Amino acid sequence: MLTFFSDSHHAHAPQYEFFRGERVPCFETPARAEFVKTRLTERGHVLRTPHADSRAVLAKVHTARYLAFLEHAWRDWVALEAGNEQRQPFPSVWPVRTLRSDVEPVNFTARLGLYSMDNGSPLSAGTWQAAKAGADAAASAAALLGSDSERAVFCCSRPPGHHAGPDFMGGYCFLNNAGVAAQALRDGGAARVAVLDVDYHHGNGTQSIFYGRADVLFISLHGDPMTEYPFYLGHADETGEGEGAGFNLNLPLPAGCTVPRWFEALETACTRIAGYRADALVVSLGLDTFAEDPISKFALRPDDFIRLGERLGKLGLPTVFVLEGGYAAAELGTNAVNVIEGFEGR
Ligand code: Q9C
Ligand code: ZN
Repeated sequence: MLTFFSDSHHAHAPQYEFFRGERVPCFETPARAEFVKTRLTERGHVLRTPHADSRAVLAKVHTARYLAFLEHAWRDWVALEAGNEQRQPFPSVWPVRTLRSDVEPVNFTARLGLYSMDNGSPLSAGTWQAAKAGADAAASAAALLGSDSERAVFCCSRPPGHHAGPDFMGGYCFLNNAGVAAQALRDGGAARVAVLDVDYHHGNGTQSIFYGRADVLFISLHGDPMTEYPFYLGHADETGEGEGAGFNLNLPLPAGCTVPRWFEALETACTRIAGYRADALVVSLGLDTFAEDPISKFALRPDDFIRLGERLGKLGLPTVFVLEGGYAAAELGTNAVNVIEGFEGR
């Protein structure tokens, strides 16, 4: 399968995150994309550098003030104090209920809180460059599907995107690549686009971007937010609003649930996509459903990823795959390639 890959992903390389109150090395590392790249190359898949500029599409998926903040965040952080090049900024105050989010403060940490949903999305010097290259890959993939030269394209990008909402980062995500792919497919002439999110974690950002729209159906299979990140979105009663009523489907599953139960939920998702008569499909391909993922609690094995790909292939739709989570880095390449080759019926 044709794949978009950019070396710019290396520019996003934060050193640590917080886990149970302690600093730990980041789970979301540059090695992840490199393992996938290596396996893709070994298996003969062609890698191409993104050619499209996603800026116009990004402006439809994210707010102008969030994009402006993110693009210049590292410059602003470094300008604040000598030595900040070596320090990671983290938010410490958030505008929760009753506080104002319409006014952007001047204080850098306060601005970071305004544009973050958690303290789990560390920035580094090249975060914008890496995230922008991922969004460019998503826009490039959509453009290729629109030109009918490919039936499916894989975006091997990081950082991931599905937790990033219209005006915030979160869960290692900064720009919503799946949202960019879906919007670019719409702009390219697809009347209805389905986004299927199979990451272990609910794709809260993508849901929120399209919640009021009927032209993009969002479906997510994930660990129940009552116990799993992102905790505050992803319940079954979130079905869309306004014009989008009926065009959001959440299939939360208990942490620790069995593989057959996961595939039953996948079947429900595929039936809904077929009924929607989608013109194109975007898959938020998180591989943290893998049994050996260090931060997740589903039980898929490498062969199950082949089955996943096969089932998606049967939908018969032009498809953009976007890499999301998956933190068993050394196995990430095999699991990703298994989905792709299952899809292709190899
Ligand atoms: N702070 C994706 O899979 N919490 N994001 C981890 C350590 C957040 C995962 C706990 C998990 C986010 C794209
Ligand atoms: Zn995830």
